[in-house]
Amino acid sequence: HNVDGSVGPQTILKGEYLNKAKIAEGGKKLRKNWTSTWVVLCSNRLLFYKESKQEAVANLKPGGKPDGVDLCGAVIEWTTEKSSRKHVIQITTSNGHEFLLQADHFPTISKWHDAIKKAVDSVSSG
Ligand code: I3P
Repeated sequence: HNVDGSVGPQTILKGEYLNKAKIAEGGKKLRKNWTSTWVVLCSNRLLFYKESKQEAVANLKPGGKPDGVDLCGAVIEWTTEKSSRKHVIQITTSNGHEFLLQADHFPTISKWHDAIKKAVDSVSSG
C-alpha cells in the first residue's frame, strides 16, 4: 500500500487508508463520526488527508492540506472500550485531543500502532 511517493524525507510510514474517529477535542468529548482517511506518519506528526495523492491527481485537484496531530507527549494505546469495532487504537495528544484509528485487517493497524508508538517515544524523549 505504500504507494505515495510524494512525501518528504521525514516520512516514516507512507499513506494508507485507515478508519478514523475524533472523540475529544481539548478534553471535551465529541460525537463519534468514523471516516476513512489517508494517514501519513512523519517523525513528529501524524497527518490525515482526505484522499491519497494519487487520487487527488486523478481527480485533477491539489492534494489538499492535511489535518495534523503533534505526537510530542502523545499517548497511544490499544482500546477495547471506546468502540464496538475490532482492532482500535487510541491516540491522546498532549493538548487533549483524542482519536481512534481502526482497520479491519489486524496486521495493518498493528503496523501503524508500532510505528506511531516508536515515533511518539523518540519525539517525546528527545
Ligand atoms: C454512533 C455510531 C458509531 C458508534 C457509536 C455510536 O452512533 O454508531 O459507529 O461507534 O458508539 O454512538 P451515531 O451515528 O448515532 O452517532 P463504534 O462504531 O465505534 O462502536 P459509541 O457511542 O459507543 O461510541
